[in-house]
Amino acid sequence: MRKEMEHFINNPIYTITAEAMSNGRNNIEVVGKMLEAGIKFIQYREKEKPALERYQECMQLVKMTKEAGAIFIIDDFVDLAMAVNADGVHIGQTDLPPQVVRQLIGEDKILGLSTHEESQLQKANELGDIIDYIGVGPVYATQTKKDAVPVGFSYVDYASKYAKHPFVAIGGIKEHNICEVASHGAKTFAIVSEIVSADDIVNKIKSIEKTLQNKL
Ligand code: 3NM
Repeated sequence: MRKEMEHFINNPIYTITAEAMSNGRNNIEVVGKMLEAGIKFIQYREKEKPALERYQECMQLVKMTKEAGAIFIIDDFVDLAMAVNADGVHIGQTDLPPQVVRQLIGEDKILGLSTHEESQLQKANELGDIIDYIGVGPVYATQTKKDAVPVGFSYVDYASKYAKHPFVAIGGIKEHNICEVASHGAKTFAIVSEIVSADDIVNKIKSIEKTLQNKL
């Protein structure tokens, strides 16, 4: 296991940026709040911005996350991740094949792969060390990823039983339902809108962690 995965294993909340849902705040401010709350695993997910803006923003975010001892992963853009020396990349099923991304980013970086059904998880299992973790979702309906069809608990149950990599549950996870997801075996939870749109991001994160602590 790559060393930085300790942060994934030891911290239940994995946060993801979505500037359009951040109530007028920019990603620098939002990630600053995530770090203040002690989040150790952050994904930069901004599909619509111009590449130059993404690059400039990520240069700052890499510095901030490094100083805070947090892991910074970039969604989709392998070139951007390499350009800013991020800690890793997260890819989906229609991106470049994981083997190819691994060759590009080298052995030391973290690579995550989204999966949405059993056959995808089985293929992920066969990838062994090429990837570090998988995403499992969307658990619930979500507005954040428009084309996403909820997979429900049966797929979370399946991942809990058969995934050979650590997995992060994702999709529609909120403070009020996170314990339900945990009861299906998830130990790491990716949360987008519930956190980035919160009035008080630091308090929201702490409150979710407390809710979860009573359960785990
Ligand atoms: N990936 P929210 S669901 C980015 O199933 C993303 O792979 C998903 O956002 C997947 O926490 C999702 O606001 C959106 O529902 C999650």
